[in-house]
Amino acid sequence: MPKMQEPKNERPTSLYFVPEENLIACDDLTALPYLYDETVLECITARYFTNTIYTWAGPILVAVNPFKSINGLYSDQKISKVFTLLKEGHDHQDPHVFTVAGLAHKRLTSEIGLVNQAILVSGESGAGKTESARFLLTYLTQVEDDSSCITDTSVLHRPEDIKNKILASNPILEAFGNAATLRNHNSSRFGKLIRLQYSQNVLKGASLDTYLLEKTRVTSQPSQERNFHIFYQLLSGIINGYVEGIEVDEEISFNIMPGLDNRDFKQDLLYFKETQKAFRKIGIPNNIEKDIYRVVAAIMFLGNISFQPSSDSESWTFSTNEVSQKSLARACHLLRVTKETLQNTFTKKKISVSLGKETSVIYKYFEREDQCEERRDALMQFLYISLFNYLVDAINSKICDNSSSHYSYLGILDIYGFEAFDENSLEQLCINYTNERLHHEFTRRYIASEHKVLIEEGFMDIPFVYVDNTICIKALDSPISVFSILNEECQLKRVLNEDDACLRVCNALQNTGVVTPAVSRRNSGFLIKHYAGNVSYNSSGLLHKNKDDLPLDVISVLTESSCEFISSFSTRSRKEEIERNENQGRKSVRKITTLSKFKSSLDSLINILGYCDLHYVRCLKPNSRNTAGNPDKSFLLEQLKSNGILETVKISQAGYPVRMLYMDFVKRYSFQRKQDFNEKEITYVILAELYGVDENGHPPEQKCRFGKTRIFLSESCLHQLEEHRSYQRNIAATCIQKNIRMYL
Ligand code: AD9
Ligand code: MG
Repeated sequence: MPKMQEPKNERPTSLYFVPEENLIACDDLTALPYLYDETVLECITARYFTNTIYTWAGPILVAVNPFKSINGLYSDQKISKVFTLLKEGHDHQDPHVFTVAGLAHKRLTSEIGLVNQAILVSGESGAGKTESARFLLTYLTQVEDDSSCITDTSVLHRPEDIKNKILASNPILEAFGNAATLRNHNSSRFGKLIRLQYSQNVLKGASLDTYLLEKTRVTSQPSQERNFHIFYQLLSGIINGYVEGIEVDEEISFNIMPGLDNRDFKQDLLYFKETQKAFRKIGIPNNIEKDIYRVVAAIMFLGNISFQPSSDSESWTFSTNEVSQKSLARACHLLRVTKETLQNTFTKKKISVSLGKETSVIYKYFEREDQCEERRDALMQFLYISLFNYLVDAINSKICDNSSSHYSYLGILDIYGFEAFDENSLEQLCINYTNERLHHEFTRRYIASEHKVLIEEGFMDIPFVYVDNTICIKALDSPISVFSILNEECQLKRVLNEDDACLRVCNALQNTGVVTPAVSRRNSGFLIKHYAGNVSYNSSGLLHKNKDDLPLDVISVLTESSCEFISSFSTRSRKEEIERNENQGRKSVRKITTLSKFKSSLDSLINILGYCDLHYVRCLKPNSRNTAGNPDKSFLLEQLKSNGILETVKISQAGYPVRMLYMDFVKRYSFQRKQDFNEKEITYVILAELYGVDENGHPPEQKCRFGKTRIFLSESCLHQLEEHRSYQRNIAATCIQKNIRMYL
């Protein structure tokens, strides 16, 4: 066998080395003749300018947000076309989000790989994750089982109840979980995994898991951002007479609802009607729908309640200002509780005092206004998160099929991308930890395994660099880590000191090389070197958010509600806390922190993904202004690096996407007996016959490389081999037919 040469991949002197039309035509970045950051960028942007927003990066689909609608891109005809291509075996042909859905669907029923599938959609805020997830779901709910090849689009939209219900879950979750932010007018403020359940290739139902709803937004919104959509939707519904039993004064403003100034409710009203329709489609009873609106309105009014010093000036009471008084009355009416109940909860706290064997309860009035406000906010957040959890459970009860435990599933994960703002807090810590874990999974499952195979096959010459983020994950969640220290601080019975806690984190983890002290303009904190970049976390609020202290007497307000829907929130919360402690094998009831809760939900997510074949959609934002047609190259490059696309491209190209054991290759492509050769030699002969040999005497390296046990093939080589194979088989079939006729 001739000695193999290293690939010639010299850096081009000019990017124009690759003509633009070639870049546009190149629908897989791994097929680029020169692989540099610049060529990858040029290719993506050249395609973007021609409205070609999707490109493969080996096994990953790269999607650049067009910020405009593109004619026919998601039409029924497109679904049919993708379906047909996949059915005919052209798996890697059309880079499109429907193709990813179709491939996952196809793998679900094939015998290779794992049975369950998951599509991971990632990217930064506004990159198009939720839209992509929606299109994935559209494809999967429209395409029927494998037996119906849909060339006729009239078979689409079958009025099947379960599919409609699954689709109806989206507007509900978006109304309650999305908000307009500076980065995205419809930003998801929670992570979501929907798992479609299949039995014998037929969609039977779905189950939904959600992660870390940003509940602080209920009570305070970053400057120029809005609260969750439902508040605005409901207000427009009430004002326009679509909701019974809730009154608001036309001109009233709500403290928790910034952005009401222009009072243009048209858009919100349209969305409200959509939410209402979705409730009905999914089967939420009318009386429950009313209760849901009542809770949302109660939160709006609670946010307008303010406080003033009492006449004794040693405690606080409700403010006498008109807005506050009216809002208090409306909130009490909606929650079905008395003013005294709220007064007792917001202005004083219950303390248990032990005297010998006896325990008595005393009340201590708050001395500061912010203490009363904190209690009010805690109640508002608790109500909202309880409502959100209720909705997720209600949706699950309507869409999940529990009649069998033998379903295979196809999951779609729409989860927050890496975040690095000027000021970062516990939310960003959780979000970036999620991305570390998902990146690790990706590295472990794809990149590292590719590397291992290449080394085993003797390709030591292929340069291979990837970021192994194990150290960072350990620094975040091992027994001595950022999480463990922040959790410990929350267990201690002492006043929280957030600066000291951050100092402890820095001291304990300085040897890791991943955590260093960070001092921002206002507070101290720590900096973490994430795989996607450095992020400074602020000490302010870190422990409070982690402790997530919800005083029992705040929850118990709700037990006093005469409305069963509302009082059930407090019973449920207690039950869940006890169950979680039991699940975690705790003998005593320990404080469950935000981080510990979040880590365990992420552990179970990673565990679910462990049983799935993974598919990736990486969404890119073309620019930070959210405008169509203005790609910002350095902005794109940052994203290409942080979500691992460049790494993948380099590895896929180096590694050749198709590989086969020589034995399998010979079985599939050899039609004549070549007895004097071994399988590797036969493979050589077949490929040399197909392509000829170069000056070194072996088939061209762009097409194939010979490993120790297997042959590595390019996508185009596989395609040619397949064509050659069907040609040979046709000839053989014709011969057999002739012989049969002669014989008979
Ligand atoms: V966030 O992390 O939830 O803040 P996403 O989910 O990544 O974010 P989203 O899917 O909401 O972003 O997309 C943002 C906006 O981009 C959408 O509201 C659309 O206006 C626009 N978009 C996204 N994808 C497409 C598309 N394929 N075609 C047209 C799109 N517009
Ligand atoms: Mg989103």
